[in-house]
Amino acid sequence: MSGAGAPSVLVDGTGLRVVVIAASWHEQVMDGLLAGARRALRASGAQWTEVRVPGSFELPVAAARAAGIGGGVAADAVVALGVVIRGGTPHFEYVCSAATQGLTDVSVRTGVPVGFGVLTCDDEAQALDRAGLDGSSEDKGAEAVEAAIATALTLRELVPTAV
Ligand code: DLZ
Repeated sequence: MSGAGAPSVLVDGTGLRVVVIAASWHEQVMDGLLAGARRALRASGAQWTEVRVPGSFELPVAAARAAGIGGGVAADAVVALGVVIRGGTPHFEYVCSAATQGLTDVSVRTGVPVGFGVLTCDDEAQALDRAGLDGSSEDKGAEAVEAAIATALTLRELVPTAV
């Protein structure tokens, strides 16, 4: 199971502004991820806004804007949700690696944590099992929110290094 070893993370997001960016492929799985993310956000006390992009490939550019690249006020944390299912074409590898690398770049370059809620699965059954739906064994939308908020709180504790 992919979630073995996952920590139990309790987060207080009071006063934090979170932007959730959700791709649109694989509607049922995305509905589950979004519902899990909303549950975790409500429980944390954070304020949030949601935007949609077409596919997971478009998550990084939207995350970059939410993190302040190109103007605007940066969110305290960004959560990226998507589902990529392996098919018979190389698209799977390209989309997965673009989303993973792009979201990592945004996070490291801006200092705004990006919760990685992008499922990369062999088939739809595997994705449904991780989507936080009734009968799912994992709730990756909620996990991505908790990780993003926990990291935002950790970053506030770190003193910038003097140069
Ligand atoms: C093209 C494509 C394919 C084949 N599969 C998925 C997928 O499983 N999940 C997903 O989020 N997006 C997929 N896409 C679309 C790309 O992410 C992107 O939206 C298009 O290539 C247009 O840039």
